[in-house]
Amino acid sequence: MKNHKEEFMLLFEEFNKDECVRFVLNGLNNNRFTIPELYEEILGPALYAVDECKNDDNDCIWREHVKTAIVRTIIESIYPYVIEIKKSVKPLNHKVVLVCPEKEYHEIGLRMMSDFFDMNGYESIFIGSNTPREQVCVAISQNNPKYVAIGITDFYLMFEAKKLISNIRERHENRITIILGGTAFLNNSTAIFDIGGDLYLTSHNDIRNLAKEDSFNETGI
Ligand code: B12
Repeated sequence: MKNHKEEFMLLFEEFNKDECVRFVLNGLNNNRFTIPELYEEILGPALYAVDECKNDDNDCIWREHVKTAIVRTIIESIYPYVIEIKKSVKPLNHKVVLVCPEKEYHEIGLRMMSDFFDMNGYESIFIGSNTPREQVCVAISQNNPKYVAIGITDFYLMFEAKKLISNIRERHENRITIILGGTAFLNNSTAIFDIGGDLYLTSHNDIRNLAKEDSFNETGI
């Protein structure tokens, strides 16, 4: 018998967007998987499996873009389920701004994290890819978040992240906790502190634990 990921991959490899969306909605409605399982065990691996383009490929880019678009459609289609979970969770009254540095276009992992923050009692403000540093500082001034979560995929954009973090520190001193995540840190975890970050998180479980700590610090429970 095929597992959920294998069933999804059959539809995904055929670029069958409608059936991919239907599969996910049925799976959530029938409690076959949760949103964290969907993101971490089905959709994330489906994108990791997108092949690197070879020099002689002339069709890999449009295929990668279509697959990315299918995943985006799914994530936005299930937002009503995130809203329901949010309603059932005690608000922590902390905001999180989620952003990628300039030139970083990979934002799907960060977008998933935004839902995870919401599902654990935070109020997330997802700004997303390629955001001018100045704009991040304006968003922070206007929202007063406890956390800024920065997603970096391309290792070569680490210096952009460092500039962003130093701008945030200059403008907002040290009252903001900077969370870092994304594949740029795989096998490279010391970079987190080299570029000025405070925390490195990778999963729904990490965010759930952060929420438990924040709740304990506020209420002692
Ligand atoms: C989709 C994709 C794109 C899309 C992005 C669309 C979008 N809106 O996000 C598009 C088409 C735009 C794109 C463009 C490019 N891409 Co691209 N892309 C990918 C692909 C296929 C999947 C990435 C993805 O979304 N994975 C799924 C998500 C869910 O995984 P994730 O990001 O790791 O997120 C998880 C965790 O890391 C974590 N997480 C992620 N972010 C954060 C943030 C925080 C704060 C926290 C706490 C956690 C967290 O949570 C997630 C859930 O588990 C990979 C292939 C691969 N094998 O990885 C290549 C890949 C990442 N791309 C690559 C490249 C080279 C490019 C381009 C430079 C290609 C080009 N020549 O034009 C461009 C430009 C990119 C740029 N300047 O940013 C390389 C990166 C190599 C490197 N240097 O590291 C890869 C690995 C492909 C490859 N094998 O060469 N890409």
